[in-house]
Amino acid sequence: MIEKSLVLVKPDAVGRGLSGAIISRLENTGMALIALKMLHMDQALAKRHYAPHKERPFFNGLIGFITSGPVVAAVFEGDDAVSVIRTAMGATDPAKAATGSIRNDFGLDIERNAVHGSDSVQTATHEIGLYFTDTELMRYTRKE
Ligand code: IDP
Ligand code: MG
Repeated sequence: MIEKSLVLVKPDAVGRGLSGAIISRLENTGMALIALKMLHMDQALAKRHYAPHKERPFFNGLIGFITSGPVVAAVFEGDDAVSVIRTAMGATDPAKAATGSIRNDFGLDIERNAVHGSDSVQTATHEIGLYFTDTELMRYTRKE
């Protein structure tokens, strides 16, 4: 199934000059990069993005972290994009993420884990709408 996934290069990775490397790894999965921007999330956007976690003990820290500096927001599209992107990212905790995954190579700890990727098609639709309008999503065919 052709799917879309919303990706964020998080402030820890942007701040260490890893934006290009992370976007490049995701392009190397074969998914098409169809939207890209930088922004500095405010509290309201951060709370909307992470609303499913609002009861978790790490919520306030997470909002502080994700608003601590600019992020790169991107949309990738392709066959099984949600799971392809999640596999390339690796597990939430960089120490437990697979060797060669983005989080294992670039993540600092379970919070500052370099990258976000949507966890389902439904979540992706919602998350993409937080960052991009329809006209900001490009339409083209990704070649090998
Ligand atoms: P995911 O990003 O792999 O989907 P989630 O469980 O959805 O992981 O958590 C969202 C984000 O919250 C994580 O990417 C990470 O930045 C942060 N986070 C998750 N668990 C913890 C924790 O135990 N302590 C601090 N931050 C956490
Ligand atoms: Mg998640």
